[in-house]
Amino acid sequence: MKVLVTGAAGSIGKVVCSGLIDRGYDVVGLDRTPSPSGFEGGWFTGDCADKDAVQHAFDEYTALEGVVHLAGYPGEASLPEELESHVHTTAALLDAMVDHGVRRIVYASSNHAVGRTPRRDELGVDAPPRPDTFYGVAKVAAEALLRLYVDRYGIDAVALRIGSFQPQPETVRQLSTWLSHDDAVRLVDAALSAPDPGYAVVYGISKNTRGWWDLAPGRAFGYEPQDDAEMFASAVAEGPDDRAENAFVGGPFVDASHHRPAL
Ligand code: 15L
Repeated sequence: MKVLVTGAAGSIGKVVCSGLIDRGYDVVGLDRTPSPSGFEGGWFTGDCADKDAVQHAFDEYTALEGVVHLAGYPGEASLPEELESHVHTTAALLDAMVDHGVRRIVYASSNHAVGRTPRRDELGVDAPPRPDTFYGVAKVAAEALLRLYVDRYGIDAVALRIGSFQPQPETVRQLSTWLSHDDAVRLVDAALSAPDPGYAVVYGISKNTRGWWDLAPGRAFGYEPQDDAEMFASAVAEGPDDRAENAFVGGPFVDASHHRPAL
């Protein structure tokens, strides 16, 4: 399967590209920076907030069968910056997909789309949008855009509400929210391969003993996580912010240190 991966030079992008190549995918990376040395797939240097650049990428690399959209600033910024980074990029990709007949997008959304949701026994994928930051607002809007294009054009879109993508968990919260590198590849592979998902939202975490986000929708289309943050628990020190971080889905993003004017 030939797929375009945006943000291919980023931390999650590098891991996902190499994992997909190992699994037999034909990968084309897209990023603002040139191809990392040794990259085994095709490459397009450009900004996916630039609709013309995105169209050129699709013109150059024909016969794409899917898009994995990982590009985007992973933290808090002003509202316009967040909208450009997450919503405009998604829009440019969706328009190019429609123009070029590409039928599937897998999107790196985030737990911060529902980050202001108080902790409860189990967080379902049907939790209403409740962002904790402008970053979360932009993720909610990007998910809504995917939904619109699925309804309008009949494409497939899987939004992955990723937890904490890290080599290993470093805080008590991350013992619940960790997504291992290998499980991230498993998750993207399952989202690309699932038959007819339509529009789907799934949580992207490993099978953490302390996890409390519902993994059943992901498992239903073939995401079987193998890693558990608990194996690192003895190396994770308790911290003064643990209680506050565990009160809401979004952990530290809920904190007042993230409050800022929108514009
Ligand atoms: C995310 O979506 C962010 O990109 C990352 O910076 C972390 O905050 C992560 O979620 C998390 O919740 O741990």
